[in-house]
Amino acid sequence: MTDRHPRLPPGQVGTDRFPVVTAVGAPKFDPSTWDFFVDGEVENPLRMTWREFLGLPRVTQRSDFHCWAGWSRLDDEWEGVLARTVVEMARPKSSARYALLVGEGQYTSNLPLEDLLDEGVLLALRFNAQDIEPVHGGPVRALVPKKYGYKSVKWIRGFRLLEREELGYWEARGYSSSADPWREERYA
Ligand SMILES: Nc1nc2c(c(=O)[nH]1)N[C@H]1C(S)=C(S)[C@@H](COP(=O)(O)O)O[C@H]1N2
Ligand SMILES: [Mo]
Repeated sequence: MTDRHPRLPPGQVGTDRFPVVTAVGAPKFDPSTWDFFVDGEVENPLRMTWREFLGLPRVTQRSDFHCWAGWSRLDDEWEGVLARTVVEMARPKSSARYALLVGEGQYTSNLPLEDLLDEGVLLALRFNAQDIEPVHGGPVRALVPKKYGYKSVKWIRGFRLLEREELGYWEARGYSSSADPWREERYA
């Protein structure tokens, strides 16, 4: 990894390792009970089974990943369902302006709905052509490449669309809600 790669945000160091950062989560996966929901400010609340989820169209993309703690991984290949695909299936009401990404075991993170619908925001199932490992949030984790890593909720189970912003796990503990690594938005 070359120093100061042009896609390395300020204050970040590139790494080829993939550290595991888990404050909350690490459940066991059971395909017979797993489901994915989209609820809140939507016309058509959804609850999809694992089998239904596997039937959704996927994309493959190269993305960077920036952890708040200062490491970045550049150019990994991620495969998954666009967050936009499942949100659109639920038909957001005009009152929907924010989203809470809900992980298993109390971990959450928040985004403006606009940022959730952004290109590159995935419900990721594969990382560098392998299934996402359980410690990295498998079978399905969020990937929000333009934000610090705490927005990339592991073991994600749903999206709640909201009229008003609700803060996620780290955001409620003083970390930035906007979390743009290019502007070094680390704290609220
Ligand atoms: N469910 C859950 N998702 C989570 C976390 C967590 O503690 N629980 N940590 C976040 C943080 S701070 C980072 S940097 C990334 C790290 O992902 P990794 O463990 O695959 O490197 O996951 C994010 N998603
Ligand atoms: Mo992080």
